[in-house]
Amino acid sequence: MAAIDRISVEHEEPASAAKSPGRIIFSLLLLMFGFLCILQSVLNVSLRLTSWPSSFKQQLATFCPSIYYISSARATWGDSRNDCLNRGADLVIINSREEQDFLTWFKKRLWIGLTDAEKEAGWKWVDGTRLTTSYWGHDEPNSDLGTNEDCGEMRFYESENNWNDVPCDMENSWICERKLQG
Ligand SMILES: [Ca+2]
Ligand SMILES: [Ca+2]
Ligand SMILES: [Ca+2]
Repeated sequence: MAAIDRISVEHEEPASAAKSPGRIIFSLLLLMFGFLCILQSVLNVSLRLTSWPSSFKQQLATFCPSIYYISSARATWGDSRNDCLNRGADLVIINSREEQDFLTWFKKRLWIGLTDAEKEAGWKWVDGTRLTTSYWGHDEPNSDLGTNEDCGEMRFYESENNWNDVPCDMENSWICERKLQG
């Protein structure tokens, strides 16, 4: 069973920020969440932390063996991906129905690590793997009204099948995923 551990920190950093207190806190939290994940698997228990006050802007969450960063800022798909890479992560790759359900729970429009910019309709994840199992919304992907919609987002979060393709230069919040060691 998945543990949902949510925590928030104070600093909202621009996508281009270099090493900063926010990033250091992020690294420390990675270590802490890694420990919680190991503890969870050793004890076979579900760990849950109470959410911190909603006035805090950034959100981290774990769905073992990954940790996620959910932005409150909005940016293009490319800038969002760069922010993830700067955090030692990448835009999220959705590997299972459980992970899809977990991400839907945030009820936000979020960039995911999916694009067909290289070849129209040849959807690929950011690690270069081809999309096999998908959760597109009704009639998606559709390159709506003939526009060039080459980047994937989670949008119709009322339903499990909630992906949509949109132009990559649109601004969205985003979600980074980083695999925890061990
Ligand atoms: Ca994943
Ligand atoms: Ca496309
Ligand atoms: Ca679309």
